[in-house]
Amino acid sequence: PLSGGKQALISLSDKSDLAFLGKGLQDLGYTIVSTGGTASALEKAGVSVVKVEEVTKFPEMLDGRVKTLHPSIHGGILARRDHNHHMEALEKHGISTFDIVVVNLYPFYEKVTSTGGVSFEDGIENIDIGGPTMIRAAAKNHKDVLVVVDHKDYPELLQFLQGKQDGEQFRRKLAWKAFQHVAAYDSAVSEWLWRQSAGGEKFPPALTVPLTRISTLRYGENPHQKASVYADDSLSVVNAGGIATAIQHHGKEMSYNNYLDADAAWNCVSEFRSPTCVVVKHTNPCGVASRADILEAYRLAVRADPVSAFGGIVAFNTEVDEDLAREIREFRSPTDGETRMFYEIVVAPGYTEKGLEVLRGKSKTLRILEAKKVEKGMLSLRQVGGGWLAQESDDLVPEEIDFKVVSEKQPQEGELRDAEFAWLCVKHVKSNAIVIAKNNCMLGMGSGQPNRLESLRIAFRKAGQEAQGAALASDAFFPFAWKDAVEEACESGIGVIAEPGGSIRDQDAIDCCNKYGVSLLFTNVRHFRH
Ligand code: 93A
Repeated sequence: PLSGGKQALISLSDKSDLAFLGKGLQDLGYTIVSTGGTASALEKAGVSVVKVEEVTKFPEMLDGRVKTLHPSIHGGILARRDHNHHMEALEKHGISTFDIVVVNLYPFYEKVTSTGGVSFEDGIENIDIGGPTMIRAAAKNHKDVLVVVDHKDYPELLQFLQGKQDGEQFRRKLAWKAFQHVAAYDSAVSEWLWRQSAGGEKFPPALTVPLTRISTLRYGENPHQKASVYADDSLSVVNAGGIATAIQHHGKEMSYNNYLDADAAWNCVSEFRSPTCVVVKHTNPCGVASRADILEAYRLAVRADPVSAFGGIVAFNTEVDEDLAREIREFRSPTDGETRMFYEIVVAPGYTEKGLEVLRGKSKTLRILEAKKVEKGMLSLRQVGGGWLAQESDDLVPEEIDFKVVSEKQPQEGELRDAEFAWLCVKHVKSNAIVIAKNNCMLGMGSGQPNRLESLRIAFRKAGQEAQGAALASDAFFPFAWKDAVEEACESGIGVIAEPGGSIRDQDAIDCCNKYGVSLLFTNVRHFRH
């Protein structure tokens, strides 16, 4: 490389848009220095490259473990251009400076952690040492070195180099992103190592959750509270889905409470296999219905509790097409048969072009979200005063749950399905949670009461006459107090009850169901949601 000429160092695992970058830099007069694979890719694209070995005058060593770890590379990145003795040292050793460092790291999570099929040895070999070192060095010296870790920043970089952008803020933004990239990478490696280490009983490993602020919110739960929303970078690395990273196609900006409610709706609807609609109000599902015809599911979910559904969040686990969008737009409140239903948010895994167009016409404010299903095995974090609680997310699906019949009465096939449906719903209702369901439709729910009997009464009040022969799910066991919830459910005509079991008074609950000829199922699993 020409001493004094402009130089860019490029070493990439993710080679997206590499030709665009290489040509752009070449046109701007940069000499490009690259590692093996990156150099070949650039040459293929017709960009001339100097190989790292030519700069270091050293061959790649130790099976590639040492490629760029050399003073000719790191001196050129780290030297302070405003310190004479730094520049003199470079001169003395024949090292030229790098103005740009473009590096991204080996996709450790996708290649090692998520496949699980990689041996320990191979996992270790995949720990990138040279890459993070270059990124950290360049980010530290960002005053003089532009560091790029994301191919989406290439256009802005080239514009910047053409003098069309303001300087310092851009450099700092790049440096901040660079450290984020390394932090996310290191946490993936440390998590993997923790899983490989004997014992590994501490859950979870030391937590580093690299966060990227997506936006500052207008306010928090209440207008006097400032608020922001962050994306968990370690998740977006694997594109693990969820509401924080959903695409908003239309509508007013998302508020703090919108995020919470949309999250609840999306998590609940994602639980179902068949076409399902979930309506959420204040983080609780107030309407849930599954039908082969998603339009019918939507109508049923709203009808379950039209008063609560008004101003709620509507979530689907199917694509929203034109017909469904029209139904959402036009559907009139079952309370008066006149007023069109109003919603804060619609969330779905996708929209047809026409569907989106029709929904946009519903109102200016309606937030239309496209979300990806959250992967299993995620960590759930919640804050308490002075600290955090971490747990695995509650991922159990009905197939993993054994609905054990403990009553004399055996449930019919339909009753068993109703119980499973109610069980999926109750998991998403705040404790103490009771859900009554029949024919793949939630008829009533009671949530958040400090007393289970009270939740049960609320659920029955909502379900009304339809509760006859329906299924009831309880998120935790019944303590069977003197005037017990089980007895009240049996008296009210319920057909089948699903609950975890495990109370010392279990036998009383069984005896009670036997007395009334009601089926009782123990799941052995509890779904508290506090
Ligand atoms: O094996 S390393 O830890 N040692 C190094 O000296 C080194 N230099 C670059 N990994 C190293 N890299 C990494 O190689 C970069 O972080 C980048 O992800 C990858 C690009 O390799 P290639 O250009 O051969 O495809």
